[in-house]
Amino acid sequence: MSALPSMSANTQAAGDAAYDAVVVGAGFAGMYMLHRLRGQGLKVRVYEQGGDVGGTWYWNRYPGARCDVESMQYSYSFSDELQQEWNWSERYAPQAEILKYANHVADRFKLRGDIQLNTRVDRATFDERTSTWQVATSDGRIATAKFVVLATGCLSNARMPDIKGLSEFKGNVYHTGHWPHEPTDFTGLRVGVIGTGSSAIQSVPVIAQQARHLTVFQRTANFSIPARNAELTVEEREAFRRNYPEIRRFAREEARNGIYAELPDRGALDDGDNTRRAKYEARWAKGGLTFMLAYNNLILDKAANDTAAGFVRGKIAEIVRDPETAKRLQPDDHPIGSKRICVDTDYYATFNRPNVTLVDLKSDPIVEILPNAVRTRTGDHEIDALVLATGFDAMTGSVAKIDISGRGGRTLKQKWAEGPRTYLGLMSQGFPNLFIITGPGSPSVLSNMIVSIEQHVDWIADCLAFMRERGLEVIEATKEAEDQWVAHVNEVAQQTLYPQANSWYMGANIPGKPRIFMPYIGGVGVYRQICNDVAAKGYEGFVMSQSAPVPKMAAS
Ligand code: N01
Repeated sequence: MSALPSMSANTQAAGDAAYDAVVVGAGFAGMYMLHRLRGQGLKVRVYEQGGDVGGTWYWNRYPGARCDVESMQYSYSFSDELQQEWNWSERYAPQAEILKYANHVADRFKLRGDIQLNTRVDRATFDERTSTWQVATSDGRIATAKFVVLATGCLSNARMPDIKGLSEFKGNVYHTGHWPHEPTDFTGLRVGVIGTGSSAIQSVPVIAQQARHLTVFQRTANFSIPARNAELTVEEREAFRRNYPEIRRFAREEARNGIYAELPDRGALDDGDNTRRAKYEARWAKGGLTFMLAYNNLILDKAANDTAAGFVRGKIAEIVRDPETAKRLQPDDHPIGSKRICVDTDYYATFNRPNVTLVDLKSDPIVEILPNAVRTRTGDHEIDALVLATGFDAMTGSVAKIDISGRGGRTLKQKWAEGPRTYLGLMSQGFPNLFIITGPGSPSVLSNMIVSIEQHVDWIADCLAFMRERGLEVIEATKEAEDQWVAHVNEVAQQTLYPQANSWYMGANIPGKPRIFMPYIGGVGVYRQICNDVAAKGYEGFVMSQSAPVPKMAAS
């Protein structure tokens, strides 16, 4: 136990309860944040709007939902006992198993006592007089906290499309990101799926096996690589466990995306056609996200990218028997990998089934939804149930849902009206003592999320320990540091092909959302080093003080 005074001595004043830190969200980020801060002797409260822990894996229960990062790597590394004892059953864990793992972690580390479920955080207001946050929750209470950590997730604000007549539909309407907890069964039903992102690409093959007929409404074709999912053998699990120290080190320090994999040392145009094709074939046969690691310039050089995109288009043409359907499924409007690449089990082959129809919304757009059909320009597609696989207001949506007021009463929503601005994705100037885990401006969604979550949680926990040891109570990013970081994030993104796609990385899926490339693309290893250097230099770019410092600069 620390001999240092508890921060909570200063936070007993107002409100229904006083904490050193309030954490918003009990997904993988919130749970580990609680574990770390409690380990430092802090009084912490986690609020979770869901009925249990697990975050994204609590909400995304659609048929076929599973992780697209291999389970032996999509898991916490902070406890060696945990990673040695947990038995993942498949190469890519299904949603139910990941949720079970999250529950196991909550129990094993006795986290539940500090997590308040079914409670939404509605408002957080910084009180400049006391340098504390007032946190208003959906149960009508107000808690006081020295620090607030937003562990709200990057893809947790499910987006309902604005389609005429949707509310008039008579059958059940489901959103993949907000799936019911009761079992769903589409047996004998005519089902429509709108959207063809990762969630649709996973659920379509499973729904097609149940439904009488499935109509897939595609606006933009997506690149997908076969998962090659399989049961993990004892030997495979043991090999990982033996090598975890090196696997985890590599994922943190060397991999751009936080995944242990063989890294390429040459570009796609350095090889002749036959060698290149053989490499793509090998990656296709292996399956998974690492297809994009066949060469080191696929996301940098359009000509290189074209070779990989052409290969996948060729595979689609080989798999899908009807040439018209194959053509519609071949993406032709964005470089491969510039939108999150999908990983599937039998997605393209599903379109060979007699009970599956593809509707191309580019040439035949949805006009309206009728009580029993989706009406497109050329006709009505009768359905009994509708699945919206239409994605999320990503990265900023779940933060924007909370009414957050910082210094001078300025809201985060106002500040981010032209796009999110952060220093390192961790803090936003004008909002002292408010941390974001995997926020915009950090690698987050471009990486194995758990690697990025652990790095942020450790950095925040170490930062708070540093402050405590020195009697410091307030931390805030400076405007200069934030401006430089935002410029750097943009500059790095512009060197890649990513901004060429209308992706949710760019906010392009939400009408009116500013088009800014939100995650930091420099790679998790580089990013970690930057964060470590900032800390080693006494938290360069942040101002720390004993009480709320008067800002040097006008608010941006
Ligand atoms: O959402 P998306 P998602 N009319 O935004 C279409 C992670 N994830 O839930 O591209 C018609 O990718 C939209 O069309 P368009 C992963 O990071 C991970 O599938 O905008 N269509 C698009 O096809 C992923 O990237 C896992 O033209 C409309 C689709 O809906 C992220 O979550 C599994 C429409 C939305 O695709 C999001 O994936 C699942 C409209 N009005 C998800 N509005 C794994 O770990 C939207 N669309 C495996």
